[in-house]
Amino acid sequence: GPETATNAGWWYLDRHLSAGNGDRVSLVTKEGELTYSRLHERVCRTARVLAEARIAPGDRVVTVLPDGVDAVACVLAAMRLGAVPVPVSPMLPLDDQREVVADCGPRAVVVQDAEGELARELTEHAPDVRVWSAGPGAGPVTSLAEATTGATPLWTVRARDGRDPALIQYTSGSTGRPKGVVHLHRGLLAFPRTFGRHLGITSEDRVLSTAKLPFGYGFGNSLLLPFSVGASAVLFAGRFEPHAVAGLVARTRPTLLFAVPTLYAALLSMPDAARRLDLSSVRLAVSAGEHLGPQLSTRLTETLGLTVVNGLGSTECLHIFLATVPGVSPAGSTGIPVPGFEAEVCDDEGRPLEQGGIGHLRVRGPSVADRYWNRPDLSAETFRDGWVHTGDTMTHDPEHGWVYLGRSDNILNVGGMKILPSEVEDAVLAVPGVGSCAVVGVPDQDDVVRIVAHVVPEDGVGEELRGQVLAALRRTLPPFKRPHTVRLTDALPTTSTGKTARFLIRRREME
Ligand code: 3SK
Repeated sequence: GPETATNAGWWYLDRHLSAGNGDRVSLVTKEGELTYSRLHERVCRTARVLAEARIAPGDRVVTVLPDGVDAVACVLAAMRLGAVPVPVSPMLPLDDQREVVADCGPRAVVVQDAEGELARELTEHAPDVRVWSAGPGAGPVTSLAEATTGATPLWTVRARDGRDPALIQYTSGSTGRPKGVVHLHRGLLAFPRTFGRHLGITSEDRVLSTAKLPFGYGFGNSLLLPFSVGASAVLFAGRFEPHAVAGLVARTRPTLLFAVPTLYAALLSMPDAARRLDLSSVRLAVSAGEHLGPQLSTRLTETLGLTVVNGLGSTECLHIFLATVPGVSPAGSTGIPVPGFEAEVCDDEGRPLEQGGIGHLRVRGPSVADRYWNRPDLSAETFRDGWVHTGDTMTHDPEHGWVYLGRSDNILNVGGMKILPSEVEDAVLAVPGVGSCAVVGVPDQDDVVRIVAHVVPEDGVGEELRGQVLAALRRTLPPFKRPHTVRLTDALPTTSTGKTARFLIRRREME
């Protein structure tokens, strides 16, 4: 009905049944394909179990589940009751999981393993929190799977006001304490008119995202985008190493592939990548989450035949707000604001700069979050005057378009000169034999910042690469931008979202 249409849970799921699309495939998992009708029934059974346990509007429901049908069913079941799902990655360290639970104060937590540490701690120390397991039950932890199988579906949906919270997504930034980003129903409902429109996603698409559901990028890729049009999402519970991606792409033939540059670089580093990776089903490969250098972008097209969309997004904006248009955007640019979004480059005081100026990015659009959960000071800093201050450094002019220059807190200040790690990285990546690289600033004992490049050689390339990089940079970079140290390494450390963990490189250098 019209009032339930304001509940994003209804809009992303029930709408497809009313439109006669219940037989379309919603999810593809290792158990096979699940239609929208079957998923809907599963969600409504789950909603019955949650409702019988008195999960009420506004209650937080934390799900610590691997990507799969259960994870989607719990999120949509909580949302249709007006409760607020909080997806958390089971791959996060236990300390981080604890911190999220303590911060958002849930009424219920759904875990995979009834005998796992989080379930044990909660049942011992948090008697008010209802703990379910998606697998078998044990002791005080009951099995959601068993309860759901016998439950009568609860078909009704709780009407919501557009300003009611619909979802909390936790993001840790680079190192800091996790922040809960509070998304409202109206933001989720507006999302399809933003990046979904930019991509031109249709019900014929099949999405494969190497970013998982508990992360903003993954949630948008695998749930919001496909479910906005009745398309399909491939969900994979395991780790996305290059071979897993190759196998999954071959079996499931996605049309839209979403990954971070680090993973695209790892795909290209597979021996005989072009022959072993059949990406012919992929009509668009989206890269976001971190800077996509021009060399990597070109290699994806030339070696793997991919048409690449480079995007910039954030959990605070729900998903991607700037993205390239293949064949139109200038090389090295981050494209244009997606429909519904505006962007500006500002100085340190928040005043818009002239075109061509380098400064901090602020954006506004209909899918942006309302605030951080329980963090008024941080909320006021980030969500200011109707804009989201993203923490990215950018520049914009008509010739080059919007150009991403790095996270504002990663910009190196070397002897008073501002140096963009991305510019040094692009110069290193242009050296033949370099697979991937990260450049960080490390203070020495006198607190003078030294530029350090960690370089991963391509397969079969040896120690000689160090000298070759140093020699090449003497030709391509002015002296003050050249790394003081070039270190060869087998792999760059990554965060749980697959981004290069610069803080870990910095920490290692300082040990
Ligand atoms: O860059 C990110 O972390 C991100 C977060 C949410 C949605 C999309 C993206 C790219």
